[in-house]
Amino acid sequence: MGNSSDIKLLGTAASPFVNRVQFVFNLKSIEYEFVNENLACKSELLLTSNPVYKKVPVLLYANNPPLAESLIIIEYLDEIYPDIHPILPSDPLDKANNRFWANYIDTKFFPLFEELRRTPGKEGKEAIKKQIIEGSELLEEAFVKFSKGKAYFGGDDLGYLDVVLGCYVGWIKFVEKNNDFKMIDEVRTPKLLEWTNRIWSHEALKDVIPGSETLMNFYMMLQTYKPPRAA
Ligand SMILES: N[C@@H](CCC(=O)N[C@@H](CS)C(=O)NCC(=O)O)C(=O)O
Repeated sequence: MGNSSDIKLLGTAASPFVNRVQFVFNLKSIEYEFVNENLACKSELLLTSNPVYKKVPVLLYANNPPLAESLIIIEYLDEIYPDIHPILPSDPLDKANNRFWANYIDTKFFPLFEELRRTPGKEGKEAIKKQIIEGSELLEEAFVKFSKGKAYFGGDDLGYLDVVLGCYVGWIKFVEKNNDFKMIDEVRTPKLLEWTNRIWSHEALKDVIPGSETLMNFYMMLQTYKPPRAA
């Protein structure tokens, strides 16, 4: 197993991308040191270890060059710890389909949350909510396809897409509450709703999923540094 002094994760508790890596550390029982970053005042370590994007997470693994981008990090961990809780399927086509949906989640679905925060006016916000709801319906269909009647996207236990989408459950609840709507509910997305509850209570994840206070502090920081667009 990894030794915590050899493995460091630069991150912040409210970041879903960081949480995603923490999920995989926990699933694979890898010890690591969490190095907290203040994104309002980035450390020299972050700026030099991720000079391209200057974002968290960054993995510092032994003496290897730093590795950035959450999906790249979790796939790397899956390759170097293949025997404990593999997350990607071995079949090339299944793997490609998992990556397709991960790409959809990160480049289309989740960015709508930020769009909702930054869009001014009731009308504009309602249009974004509609897109989020449509997105969650697509994810319900994907869940039915991948899970094949089992509990997780990965089947009987957590797989790649459970980690990739699961890191957003805290933000989903937060965005629903703050914008007075439901993107996941028992009528349109019943399977995803059950899945969300399983994610919340999963042993390897529950201590990583940020609470509402952590999310609110992060949200307030965003409101200051990247305020909503002018009407
Ligand atoms: N595509 C990146 C996204 C990482 C990301 O957006 N991280 C945010 C925190 S949630 C960040 O570091 N933001 C700092 C900034 O935008 O300057 C990944 O998957 O790792």
